Amino acid sequence: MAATAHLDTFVRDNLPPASQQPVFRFDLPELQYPQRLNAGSLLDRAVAMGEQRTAILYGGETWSYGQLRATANRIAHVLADDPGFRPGARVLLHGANTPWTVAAWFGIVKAGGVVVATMPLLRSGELAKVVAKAQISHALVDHAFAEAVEGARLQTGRLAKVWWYGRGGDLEAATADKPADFANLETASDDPVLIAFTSGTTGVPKGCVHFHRDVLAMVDTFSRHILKPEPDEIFCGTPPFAFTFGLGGLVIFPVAAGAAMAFPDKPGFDGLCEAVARHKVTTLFTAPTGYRALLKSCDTGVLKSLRKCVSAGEALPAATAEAWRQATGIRIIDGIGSTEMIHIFISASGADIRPGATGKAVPGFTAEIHDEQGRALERGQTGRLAVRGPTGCRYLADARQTDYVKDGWNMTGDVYRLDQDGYFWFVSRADDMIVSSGYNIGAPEVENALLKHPAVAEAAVIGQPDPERGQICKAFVVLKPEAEPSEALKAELQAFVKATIAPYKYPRAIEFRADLPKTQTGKLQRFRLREPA
Ligand code: 3UK
Repeated sequence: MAATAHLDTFVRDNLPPASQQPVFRFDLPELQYPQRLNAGSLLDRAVAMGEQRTAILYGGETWSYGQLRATANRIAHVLADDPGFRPGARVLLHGANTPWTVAAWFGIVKAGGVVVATMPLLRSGELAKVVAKAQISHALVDHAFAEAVEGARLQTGRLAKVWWYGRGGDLEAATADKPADFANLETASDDPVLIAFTSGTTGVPKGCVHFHRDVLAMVDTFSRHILKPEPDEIFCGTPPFAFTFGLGGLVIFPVAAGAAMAFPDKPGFDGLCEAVARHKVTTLFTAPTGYRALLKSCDTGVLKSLRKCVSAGEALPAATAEAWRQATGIRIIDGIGSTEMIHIFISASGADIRPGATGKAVPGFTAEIHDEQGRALERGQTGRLAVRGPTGCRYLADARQTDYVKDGWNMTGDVYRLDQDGYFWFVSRADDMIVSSGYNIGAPEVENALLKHPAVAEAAVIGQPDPERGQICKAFVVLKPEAEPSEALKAELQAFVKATIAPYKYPRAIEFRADLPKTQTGKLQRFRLREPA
């Protein structure tokens, strides 16, 4: 192993001990990585295919690959020249999916920083947890999200150095006189490059550490073997870059192929439809809800430019896949991935797709179904999904490492059935995480937000099946004696949650109850609320 290039070794020092790490396998020729590797070199390779080639389409803007690299290199200089920055330092990246956010991602990586990208909609309290956990000193922040970051800065006393971009922020000024060339820091292939935070079932999010080589590994597994992108493709989609589904599908895969990235300039699925139409998108990444929304409100004529569509985040119902095929002639590539594994590890494309099944283990990965004792089950059986390959789970300083990794296998928390032909069929999530429109929502987090309202005595949140979103957040609320149940109060509680935590986590359904089912030790029994009344 090559020596680390990090001078700030906080992340390396807080990796799980070797005994708790998953087994890593590099069983394909394309997974043999050099000892020195900086994932930022993916951008340099794309530029080598032609500086003038289109990298990014955004509203009326077009960025060439040469321009994208020059901006990324200038940002790398800004960081490297900061007296408080040392390679290995965590850099918060907080912004929407825009050209500057992409440039900033590569700038941080080239300088040897560890990217901590966060969901644009997070509130200051949620950001503060991430900033404290990852001990973040530096930040590159889209002006549009300034308020939450200022709040997190006050709450944590960290984020000593923040550069703002967009709307005349100081990052543009700081980059103006920097050279357009930058010698990428010669990181070890197993130096950490990013920490992706999951929204966990408890209050403290889990930080998944990934190495420079892991960014290459998602290209050399799912993208190379399933997606097979061509340089003339135009990628687009909805997942934020902070979600590794979005980072891979909207940035890393297109850059690795020298293809173009198109970003909607308006949020939501209307923005997606508009971007597909305007930029003649060929390659789409979104969750099943996104496909249903496009079928509802986007003219099928607009979808004619599409060639490849990828769905992940939650199970793709066969009905959605079929409706999409009827409308567009395209079979959606479903794939299960996770923040811990960085990207997709079970999938299928083209004629290999079986509607309703997720697919087979992606080349480079091995997947099995295990029983409660960790024994592999025969084909035809249902059990816990276990996976290993070139990537895997490394939580930053977290006791929950041993929940995800057992005997060297990554246990995703999903229940799957393996059929006789090696296809994996999603059954359910083993825990009570709510997955709504592809976003994970931890029930206790929503409960805690509700409990902050003066009228609320007790709250329990479950995922209720929903044809549009997979699941929706449903809250059962016990009111304080002085409060009166009413429709107006339901709306008030919903608005209250939206103002307390990220708005997408709010309970779309609320039911008032006189009491909640509890065990004798006082623990809430959520499963009893899922039973039909
Ligand atoms: C569920 C799916 C059935 C499953 C992700 C692609 O979703 C991603 O990461 P998360 O950490 O959640 C992981 C969990 O989500 N899931 C995801 N995809 C599917 N269930 N079918 C699917 N196709 O419970 C999994 O354990 O938020 C997806 C790439 C990168 C990602 N981070």
